[in-house]
Order: sequence, then structure tokens, then C-alpha cells
Amino acid sequence: MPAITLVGAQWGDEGKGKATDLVGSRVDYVVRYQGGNNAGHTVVIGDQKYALHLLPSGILSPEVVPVIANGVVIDPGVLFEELNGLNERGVDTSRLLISANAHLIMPYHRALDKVSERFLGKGKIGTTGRGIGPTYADKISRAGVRVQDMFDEGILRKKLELALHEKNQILTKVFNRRGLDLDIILNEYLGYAELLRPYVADTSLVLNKALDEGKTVYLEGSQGTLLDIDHGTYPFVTSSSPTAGGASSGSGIGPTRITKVVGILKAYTTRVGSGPFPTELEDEWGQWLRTQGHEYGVTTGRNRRCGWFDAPIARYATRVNGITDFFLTKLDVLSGLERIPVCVGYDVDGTRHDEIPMTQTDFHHAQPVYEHFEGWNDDITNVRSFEELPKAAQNYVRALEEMSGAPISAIGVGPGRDQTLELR
Ligand code: 2SA
Ligand code: GDP
Ligand code: MG
Repeated sequence: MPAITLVGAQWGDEGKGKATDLVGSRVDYVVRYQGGNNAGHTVVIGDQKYALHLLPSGILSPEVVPVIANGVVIDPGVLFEELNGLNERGVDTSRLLISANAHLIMPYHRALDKVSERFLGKGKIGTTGRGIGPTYADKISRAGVRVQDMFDEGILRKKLELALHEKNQILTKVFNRRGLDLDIILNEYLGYAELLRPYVADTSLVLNKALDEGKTVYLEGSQGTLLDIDHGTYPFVTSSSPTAGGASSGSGIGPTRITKVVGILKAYTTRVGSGPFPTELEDEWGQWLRTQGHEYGVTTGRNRRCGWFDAPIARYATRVNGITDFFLTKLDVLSGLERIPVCVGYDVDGTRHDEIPMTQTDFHHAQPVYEHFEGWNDDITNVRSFEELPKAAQNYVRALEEMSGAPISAIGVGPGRDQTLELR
């Protein structure tokens, strides 16, 4: 059986948590391959709502083995807080596996994330402040601390000495903040080491063996395509690779073993943080979408910026991820609109663009060109088949499918597990 990747097709918060949870009973492993506790994945099961930040959404399915793979950055304090929170709600988390190669978020990463955002002022990225960027920066510059380093006190101390030599200079001299104490950090992380030990594994080996045995592996992306460090709206991106290529390097599963890439696509568009967003609505319609769709950050509580569906973005996601099919979410949110605008291209300083412009400067200038689709009034949250949807909703879905370049295989009509229409 294959490995399947799930990616956010826009700027995150498309409903990946729900989509992953849905396949829970049909897969054996659910793997996080990038990002950290910047993610906020919501799963609604009956009257219970779970907000997951670091743990894979598969943790809620008793038959699934959840895996935090090498591409993830882990804040151990947050990890145990999340595990304890789930345990208190009766969720068994003992099956969790964590890669020995995953990098650790350290207190100086969190401090630097916050202080550099403050320094950037109006030009800030709008990060979640969880230390994600500085942790990946250290990983790439080969100065990071990995999970396995916690099991060797000598190595951990040496790495911390090197890191703090640099970070404390930056914190005190550049940003006028207090430096951090090596022994306090060392003792805190040595404490986590013993708690973490039972979960740590060679996750790439485990996953490849599972595939050899015919098991199904589901690679759950966080954030989204347009937040990818390479393919997103740089520098207004996260510091990892949420796109499908990242699933391979972030898990140690070769690309030839991944046979399906599901794009999660919201029926409109949202974004948290700074950066270009051509269809953003800064008027009462943006507020209308925010209210109807409950568009607030799951991790930070921030208002999400809201706008109409952007077809060039969906096409771009299909292209850079090799999306094989889409899960269209939140169609129910659009009920009650007379006409629904959809961005079909851009006007950039008088020139028509059918695809995302090559340069960020052009993308910042992109004005959406809209086509309007007939809306529907009926509440569709109880609909369970495509044919039961109002004709106008069916037409809207079919139009999005045609413009996005891959078939839509499922539609979300509410946050609940059962509020999903499967198309094929
Ligand atoms: P970071 O913290 O370095 O990853 O921030 C860099 C950019 O990435 C965006 N980002 C996100 N965008 C959408 N959803 C995310 N998760 C949370 C959620 C966000 C929240 O589910 O709602 O609660 O605010 C997420 N994580 C990172 C971020 O906004 C920056 O634009
Ligand atoms: P993720 O980061 O991609 O997992 O998405 P978030 O959890 O941050 O945000 C998606 C929100 O939409 C959550 O509150 C979900 O419960 C909710 N949701 C998911 N699918 C649907 C849907 O089809 N309809 C509605 N109304 N809500 C949905
Ligand atoms: Mg989210």
C-alpha cells in the first residue's frame, strides 16, 4: 500500500486536521513532516473539539501510529503539555513515535523570534512567535540541537555553549535583552530527555518497513503551499517545506513511494500574518467571511485575513505539489451569498496574468480579475451527497475544479467528522 501526502493548497488553515482525522481509520501511520507548534489543526469529533499544534491529527484515532518525523521542530515543553492535555481527556498517546533527528526549539529561538519581529515593526512577518524560524535557521547553518543530543550530556552542553556564545551576544548587544543561562537550559532539557526517551525511534526505518509490509502511511502537512520557504510568498512564509516535496525529505520516505497527493482547498481564501493576498477583503465582506467561517488563529487567536477564492493559487498548488485530487472544505460557509466572486487571473500594472506572477513585486501589485457565480441560500450542513447540493453550489464546485486543475474528491459542509461528501 502507498504513502499519501496531504498538503494545504493555500495559506494554511484549509481544514487539514479534519481531513486527516477523516482517513484515521483507513491508515496505519499519520506523520507530521515539517513545522512545529506553529500549526493549529482542529478536529471535531461529536461534541468534542481538539486543537492540535505539534501532534499529528492521527493521534485521535486509536488504531493509528502517530509519528513526528525528522523534518519537524519540537518544543519539548509544548509537546508534554499537549500530551498531558490529551491524556486528561482520555486519549491514549502511548503509540507516538518521535524521530531522533528532529531539531529542538530552544528558549533562545523563542526569544529571538519575538524580538526580531518587534524589531521589524511594520515590516514584520507576523510569525506565531514560537521560535520556528530561528530553529530552522540553526538547522540549516548546522548549529541546531537534535532530539538525540539530549541523550548525551557532554554533547548537549557543548552545543549549548556554542549556541549561547552567539545568541547571548545577539540578545544583549543587538536587541538589548537579557542573556540566557546555560545551566538552566541544560537542566530543563536533560529533564525532558528522560520523558522523551520512550517515544524516540528511527522513524524513517519504521515507516519504510511499514510500507514494505503493505501498511498505509499518511503524511500530514502543516501551514500551506504559499507559506513554503521555496514556493511561498517569500519572505512572508514559514521556514519549512509544507509542499509535497517536503514530505519526502521531512520523513525519509523516498518520493517514488508516495503515490497520492491530496490538496486541501478552502472554498474561499484566508491568511494569517503579513504578505501579499490579492483577493483580501478589507470591507464588511471580509468580516462576513471571518464571522461565518470562524476564521481566527487556532494557535494565536489572531483574526485571519479573508478573501474570495483565488484560482491561480489553486492551479499553482496543483503544479508545485503534483496534487492528484482536492478536498474542498468550508463550502457551507458561502451559503447565503447572492453572487460569489472568484478570482480567475490578475491585472498587474495593466498586464493580464493567468498565473501567479514570477516576482513578488508583481504579486504585491496584482489586482484580482473576478468572474461571478450564482450563490445559494439553503443551509447545506446536513447534505451528505453531491447530488443533494443546490444546483448553484454544484456549479460552483465544478467551476473551481476546472480552474484548479485536479479533481475534487471530497467536499466539507461543516467541521464535524460526518459533514463530508465523498465524490468518487
Ligand atoms: P512562523 O511562526 O515562523 O511559522 O510564521 C511564519 C508565517 O507562517 C504563518 N503560519 C501560519 N499560517 C496559518 N496557520 C498557522 N497555524 C495557526 C492556525 C496560526 C495562528 O492554525 O491558525 O494561530 O495564528 C500558521 N503557522 C504559521 C504565520 O502566520 C506567518 O505568516
Ligand atoms: P488546518 O490548520 O488546515 O488543520 O485548519 P484549522 O483547524 O486551523 O482551521 C480550519 C477550521 O475550519 C477549523 O475550525 C475546522 O473545524 C473547520 N472546518 C474544517 N472543515 C470545515 C468545513 O467543511 N466546514 C466548516 N464550516 N468548517 C470546517
Ligand atoms: Mg491551522
